[in-house]
Amino acid sequence: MTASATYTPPKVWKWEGQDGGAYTSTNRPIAGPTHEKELPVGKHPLQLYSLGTPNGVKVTVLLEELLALGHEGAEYDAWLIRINDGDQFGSGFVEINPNSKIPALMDHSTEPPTRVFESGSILLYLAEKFGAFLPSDSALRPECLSWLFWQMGSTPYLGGGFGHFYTYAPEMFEYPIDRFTMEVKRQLDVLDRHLAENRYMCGDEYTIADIAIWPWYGGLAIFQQYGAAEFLDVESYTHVMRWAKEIHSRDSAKRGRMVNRVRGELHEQLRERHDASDFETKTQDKIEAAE
Ligand SMILES: N[C@@H](CCC(=O)N[C@@H](CS)C(=O)NCC(=O)O)C(=O)O
Repeated sequence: MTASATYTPPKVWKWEGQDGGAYTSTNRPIAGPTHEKELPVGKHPLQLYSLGTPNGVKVTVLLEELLALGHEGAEYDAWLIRINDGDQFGSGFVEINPNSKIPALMDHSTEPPTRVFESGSILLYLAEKFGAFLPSDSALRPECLSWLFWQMGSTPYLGGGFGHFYTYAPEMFEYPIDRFTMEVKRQLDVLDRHLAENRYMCGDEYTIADIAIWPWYGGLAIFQQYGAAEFLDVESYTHVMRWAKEIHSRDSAKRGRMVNRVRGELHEQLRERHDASDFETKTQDKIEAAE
């Protein structure tokens, strides 16, 4: 299929409610809020506004890891932002993230409170704030940041490219699926070769680079992200599989993955988290059983 066979672009593109597939109700070509809505603020220093997608999970895994290490200042309230309902376009959310995408964080332990958006920036902010999961060694630190930024730059081809055309587009089109499959398999091979020589992304130390990469590329392998494990032959990337399973065995990774989750098994959904005990008492299976 060629682009010219099916579509001749007009001189100037106009927004006429084009079908963007599964996200057509929220996709739009302008920024800014669509409605007034203040965000709730809970009792903890850190207020997270998010959803349990891979970008959201990065932050909740790091927060759970920090708490497991004993950093009490990492206690957080995680509020649910339903992107399919347009919550990311509420005025309060846009004040924290002018780009209208989850995750977004407010740190109320600073005066004035600090807003942080972009998941990579949130990981770096928290790692620096608590002095954890970011090597201080002058050789390892840039290695860690290189892989962190690799994830931020590479994953749009996986999510917005491959995932969109394989799962969300209104029809299956061979050209974009081929193009993005090629790139995603190349990325998996980049990871596989690196993980053949390294236990974690930066050697022996588990860092924010692993925490950033795992929900996406581990997600393909372990959580059937996009239902594409067989199509991409993810099992053949044996070192990625080994690494993904090792991280999945961590309690903090399991907990972080439950937070702000609205899909899948009910006992794995903790739609909002306001206290560590919520993992025992407020998962969706328990909430629905009590109703
Ligand atoms: N580069 C951003 C991407 C965030 C992002 O794409 N978030 C998606 C969910 S995973 C979102 O909020 N989408 C809502 C929208 O596009 O309107 C980050 O890493 O924080």
